[in-house]
Amino acid sequence: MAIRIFHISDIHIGMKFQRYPDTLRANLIESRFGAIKKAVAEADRLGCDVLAITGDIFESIKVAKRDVIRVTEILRAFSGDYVWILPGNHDYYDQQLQLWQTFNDNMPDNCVLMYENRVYNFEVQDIKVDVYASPCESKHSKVNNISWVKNINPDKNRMNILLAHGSIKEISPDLNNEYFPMTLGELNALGMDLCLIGHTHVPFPLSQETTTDRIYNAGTPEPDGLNYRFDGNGWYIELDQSKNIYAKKIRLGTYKFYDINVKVNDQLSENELLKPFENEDLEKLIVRIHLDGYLDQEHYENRYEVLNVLDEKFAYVEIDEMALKPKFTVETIDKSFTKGSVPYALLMKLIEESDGETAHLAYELMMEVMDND
Ligand SMILES: [Mn+2]
Repeated sequence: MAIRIFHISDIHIGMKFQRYPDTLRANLIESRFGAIKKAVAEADRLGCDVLAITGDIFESIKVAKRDVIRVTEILRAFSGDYVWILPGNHDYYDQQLQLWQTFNDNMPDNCVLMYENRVYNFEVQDIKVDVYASPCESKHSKVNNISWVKNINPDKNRMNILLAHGSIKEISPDLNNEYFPMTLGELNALGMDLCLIGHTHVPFPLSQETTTDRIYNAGTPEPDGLNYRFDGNGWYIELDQSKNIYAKKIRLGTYKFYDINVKVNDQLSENELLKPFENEDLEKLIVRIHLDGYLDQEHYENRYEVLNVLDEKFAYVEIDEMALKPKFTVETIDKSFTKGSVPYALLMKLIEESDGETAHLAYELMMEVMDND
């Protein structure tokens, strides 16, 4: 006998992606609904009893009503016993809010909206389960919401599961300590059999599979920006009667973001530029490439022949060529100045006696002065 839980978090339905072109923007918005759909499908495929969502399903408390209803419709497809819903800090709980009223009015019968700091009792696969819910009631808080749990001695004869939302110090920085900050030590000390946490957009643990960890952070199931370097995952978690645990990361994301540096030397080739993405579906990648280095004059002049091809390959690509420069050589001096002229002699001396960069700088200044004439 075992309880099977599928854990996701931080879907942020309602994110707008305004910096991207229209079609991609629409696809990114749509893919967040797709991530919940995939989570439901995977949870069913793996025979999960519970789908647990630990906060920030929605980007804000002002998300469109039709989007809230759409999420409840997607959740309706889940055939397990329960959907556990915890309000996070972006979609915090307030009775007055339209958001949670709409959700509550439309959610499927197996959905439990945990908006109070308290223990919710369940029975799953004949195993008695106590869920310690710690929802958010505001966007920010200097203190976390788990202190009430510290005062309770969990009943060891039941399965004790914490659902909470907030930053975890050891996983990612919360510089101003304003997102319900927790620590792993604090969570471990609660004596829970399982802690399902949301908020930090970094999956924890980082391993693909584990039989020892008790604290899980799902990260977002659908990557949401250039600073998110993971696939987008959920956790499949099995807990048996004796409280043995097995967990496995399940990929849910459609799009993936890459923000990378590519060092170039002399030549620019499509193959080299695509090397970092070898096992990826390029059409689902949003990429920023920072080019850094020197190119032969010819490669430098023709660089857009290569770079423009990338536009067709990726869902979206941005090239930063601030640190890309044409290589400065004797040939460049030869081409630009008459042999025996003062600039010619000066540059030749510089290139012989110092590094190429100094000669290059002098060359650029000289070209500038000559342009001004
Ligand atoms: Mn959050």
